[in-house]
Amino acid sequence: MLHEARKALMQARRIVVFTGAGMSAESGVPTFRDALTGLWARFSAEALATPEAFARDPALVWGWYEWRRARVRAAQPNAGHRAIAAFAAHRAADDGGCVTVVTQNVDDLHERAGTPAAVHLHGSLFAPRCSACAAPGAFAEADPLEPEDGRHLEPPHCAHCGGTIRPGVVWFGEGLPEAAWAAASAALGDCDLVLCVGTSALVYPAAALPERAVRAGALLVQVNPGRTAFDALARFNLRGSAATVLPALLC
Ligand code: BJW
Repeated sequence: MLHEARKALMQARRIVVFTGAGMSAESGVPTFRDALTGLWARFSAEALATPEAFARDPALVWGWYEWRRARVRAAQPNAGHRAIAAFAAHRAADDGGCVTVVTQNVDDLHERAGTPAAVHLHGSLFAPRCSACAAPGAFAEADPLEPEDGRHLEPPHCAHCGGTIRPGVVWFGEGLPEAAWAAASAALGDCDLVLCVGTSALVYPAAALPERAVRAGALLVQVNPGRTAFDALARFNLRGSAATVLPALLC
C-alpha cells in the first residue's frame, strides 16, 4: 500500500498536503478529539473556543490560549513536518510540480520545519488582533507562562483603539479568514492529489475542501493511525503516525 501511494505521489503534478492536529501530536502538541489526550476531553470547547466565551470571560480564554502558545513555543517540528518541507522543496527545485500545504493547525511547526507559506485555515496562535478594530495586536511583555499553567490572564489592549486583544484563531461559529480560504479553495480545486494527514475531518467548512477535490477527480491519500470521516473517500489509507509514515512516503 505504501509503495502504491508513493507511486501515485510521484506521478501527481499538483499536490495539496492538508493537515490537522495529528500532524503535530508527536511534537507534543495535543489534538482536539483523541479520546484520552485531546483538548476537548479535558476542556470545554463552548467555554473556550467561541466568541461568546471570550465576551463572557476574556481572561479565561486569553490565559488558555497563552498556555497553548507556550506549549507550541516549547515544541519542535517532527520528522513528518520536515518530510513535507523537504518534499515540497525538492519538487520545486526539480520543476516536478507544485506542493501546497493547507493546515487547520494554529501552530507554526510547518513554517519552522521549512515550509515557507502554509495556508492557515483556522488562523494562528501567533497573530492576535483587536476584537474591536481588527488591528494586529501585540503580546504582553510578561514572563512566559509555565507550560502546565492554564491560569486566568487579562488580555492586552489595542494600541490604536483600546479594544481587547483576542487570539487570532477561528472559533466555532466564525467565518474562516478570506485570503486563506481563497488560497486553499484554489489549490484544492485544481489538484491531482490531496494528502490528508492527522485530521478527523469533522470540522466544516475546512473538511469540505478535500471532499470537493475528490469529487473533481483528485486522488486522496490519508495518513492517520485511526479511522476518520475521509476513510471512504481515500484511495490509500496509510494507518500510522505522521512522523513515521511521512518520511517513508515522501523521502
Ligand atoms: C494522528 C496522530 C499522529 C493522532 N499522526 N495522526 C456542517 C455540518 C456540521 C457542522 C457545521 C457545518 N458547517 C459548519 C459547522 C459548525 C462548525 C463545525 O464544523 N462543527 C463540527 C465540529 C460539527 N464549524 C464552524 O463553526 C466553523 N465556522 C463556520 O461554519 O462559520 C459559519 C460562518 C460563515 C460566515 C460568517 C460567519 C460564520 C469554524 C470552525 C472553527 C474550528 N476551530 C477549531 C479551534 C481553532 C482554535 C484553537 O486551536 O483553539 O479548529 S476546533 C478544532 O477542530 C480546531 C481544528 O483545526 C479543528 C479540526 O480538528 P482536527 O485538526 O481534525 O483535530 P482532531 O483532534 O479532530 O483530529 C486529530 C486526528 O489526528 C485524529 O483523526 C487522530 O486519529 C489523528 N492523530 N495522532 C497522525 N501521531
